[in-house]
Amino acid sequence: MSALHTYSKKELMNLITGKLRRNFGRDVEEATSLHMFKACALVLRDIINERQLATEDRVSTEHLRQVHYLSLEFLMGRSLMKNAYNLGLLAPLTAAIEALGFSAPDLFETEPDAGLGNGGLGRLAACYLDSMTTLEVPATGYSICYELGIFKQKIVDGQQVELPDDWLGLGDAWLIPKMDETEEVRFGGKVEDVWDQSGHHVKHTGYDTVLAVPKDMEIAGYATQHSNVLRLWDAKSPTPVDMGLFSSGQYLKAVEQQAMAETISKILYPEDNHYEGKSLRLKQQYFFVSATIQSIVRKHRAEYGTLRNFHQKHVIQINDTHPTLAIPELMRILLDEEGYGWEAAWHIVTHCVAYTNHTVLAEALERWPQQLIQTLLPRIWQILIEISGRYQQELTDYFHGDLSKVAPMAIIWGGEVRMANLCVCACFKVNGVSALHSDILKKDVFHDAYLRTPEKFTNVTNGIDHRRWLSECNPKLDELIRDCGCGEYLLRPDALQGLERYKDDAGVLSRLGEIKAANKRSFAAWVARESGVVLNTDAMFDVQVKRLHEYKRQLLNVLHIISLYQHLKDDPHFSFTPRTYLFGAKAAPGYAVAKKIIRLINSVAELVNRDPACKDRLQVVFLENYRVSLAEQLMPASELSEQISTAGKEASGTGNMKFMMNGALTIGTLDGANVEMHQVLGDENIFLFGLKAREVAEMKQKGYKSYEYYVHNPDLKRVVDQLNLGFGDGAAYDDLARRLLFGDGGPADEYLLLADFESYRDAHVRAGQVYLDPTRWNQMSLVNIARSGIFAADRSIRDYAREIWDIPVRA
Ligand code: 26V
Repeated sequence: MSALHTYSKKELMNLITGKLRRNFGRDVEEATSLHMFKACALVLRDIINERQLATEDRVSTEHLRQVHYLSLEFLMGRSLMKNAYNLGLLAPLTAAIEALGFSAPDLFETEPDAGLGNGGLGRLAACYLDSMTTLEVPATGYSICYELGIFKQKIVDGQQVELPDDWLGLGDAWLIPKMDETEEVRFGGKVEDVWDQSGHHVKHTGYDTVLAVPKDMEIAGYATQHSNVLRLWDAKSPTPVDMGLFSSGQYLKAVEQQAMAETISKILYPEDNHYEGKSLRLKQQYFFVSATIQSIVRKHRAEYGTLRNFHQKHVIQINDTHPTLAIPELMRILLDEEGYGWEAAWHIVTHCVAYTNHTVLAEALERWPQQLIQTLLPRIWQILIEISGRYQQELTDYFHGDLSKVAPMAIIWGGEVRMANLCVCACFKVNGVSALHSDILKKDVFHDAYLRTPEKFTNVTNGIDHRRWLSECNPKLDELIRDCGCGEYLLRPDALQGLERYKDDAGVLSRLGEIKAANKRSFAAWVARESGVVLNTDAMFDVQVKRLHEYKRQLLNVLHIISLYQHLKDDPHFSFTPRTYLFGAKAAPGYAVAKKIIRLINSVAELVNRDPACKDRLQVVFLENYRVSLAEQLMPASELSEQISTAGKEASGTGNMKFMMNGALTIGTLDGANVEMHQVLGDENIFLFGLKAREVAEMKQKGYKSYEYYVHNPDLKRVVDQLNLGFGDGAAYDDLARRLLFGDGGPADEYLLLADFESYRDAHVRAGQVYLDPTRWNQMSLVNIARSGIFAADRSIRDYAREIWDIPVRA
């Protein structure tokens, strides 16, 4: 590849002022920061576009094998700084912006987050796009161009209020519409079998068509000419109005179909780890999958003239079960449009689709009602019946008719279509996202499938884009790493290990401490500007940020804080390390318990923060609207990372990795990727507590009685009793107390908070003690950073490329 062309500050200034003139008809003196942001984005877009065209050429002339990463979510965050960084233009762009009279940091802050995802799963997809591109893997991401991303969260009177996230006004600066690559997606109607001279055909009539218009976001890799695309499908009606209805005077009805079509890409479903069989969600899934598969097939045909080699040239990676309909959709195209027989089509499909599972929570598994699929997707339904019938026959033969084995593995069963089972049946690889999670898939969730086809099952532990989550968001730490001679880490994350040479170097350790302190101050300044809240930067920043879910146990954290508060009130001399507790979490709008826990955090915060007994010792702050761009400021400032899910429930976690890389120490359970963090860190560099996954299962098996913990632990009893009494703001939390002690229809304390309380408290005592010894703390922090290299997404992508995709990557 030719050397990277670079641009000077002067050249960038010229390009930016040119865009301001041509696209917005104004000189820089008249430009607002919005114009300026768009102009900068357009300049970088042009640069990336040059590379994209060259990449496309190379992929097609060299007939390279490609990855297609299908995900209903890509939580991209901001792109201006990221693209400038990856293009090696951050310094000259910053200088150019400043020279044109704007503040570069303010300009970066004007960009809205592209919040096309809920949490971990969507952010993972975004990190993987960066790594695939940097590692020069020919790859395309596909998703929906939601008009509204994840809702914006406001806290009003302690409670979550959701506001629409209308990001496209500025966010579309990165999107390139490709009208000529529009695909048609069909819903509803009837299918008939037709026989004529040329044989058997399937005739689909009476359907509604929705147009899928691609909006491409081009992705720059780091220090490479390679570029990839994130293709976001926008739903449009084929007709602006129904002229028949319009001319007969039915004006509203005439625009109804258009409105219907366009609702498909209107909004991202804000549930995370919770499945509801909503027909609009199914429409979204099929719309996105059908457009994507048609687009891949169309390009393949144009290049090779046949689909016979399709599976040799493409791997379709499906991110959770949400894009599962890619399987029957590719079958449909091969059978109905390309004239393949069943066996030949099935061979192609089952050699190119691979599935990543991201959750073991039963309530998150997708099981679509048969009725819904039948009416909305009649041809897909026929294909599903055929796949399911053949699979069931194979299973019946294999298990000698043992229905207790066949039934749980069936695809269509009890009037439902089980998407995970379809994936396990049709995909050539199934992977979990951490060692523990992949083990649970094999031993439990997909146990019998694993015994039948063990070669399908594998693990790829998640990773994060360490260029964004360390180098770009924590420039001071990046500088220290370079000064320690580990500058190679940007493309060789393992090089971070070199830091460990300095673990007894007092100078390096104190510099690490100063960097953390400075990052805490800048974060506090930002919080003060945004919300007026003043954080105590002398206290330990103890942080739990992630979606709000009972299994993640934010409530355990709060119970412990209440207990600390009670001790402080009892005894002003109670010895403990001052803490500033920071929470950030969105609750799914329909998840009442999660919303109640947010309210509880705010009630406790209110009480604690105005009590003089807590001054300089205990502070609790709920950070509104947790999102990618907030996380980028918070990670560098965090000291203790709360990763406290019930063991066996968190598939991996990726926040845990971001904290570790920024030198925070972890207080956590042996769950998800925490297990692998513990493996590299040893007991001495992490604060572990709580039941192990196996112990959780055993305890549940034996019949867990949370009430006994309550009765036998007076501190715990007092905390739970306080929930019943409330916190002086009129809000009642007896419902949460009841849930812990008696259940609420379900099992009491389903996530074993009370069982782990004591052990959690002990771990906090240990963390507090180490914090009082800054040298020891900084040493542990340095070891955490040094050993975080395996959690770089580059490592994950190398694993995928080698174990699943069979695609070479940049050396
Ligand atoms: C399910 C559904 C059901 C339909 C409505 C929308 C929706 C959205 C998300 C989900 C399942 C999400 C599963 C998930 O987010 N898993 C998380 O994946 C992370 C990346 O692998 C991992 O780090 C987290 O532990 C895991 O919870």
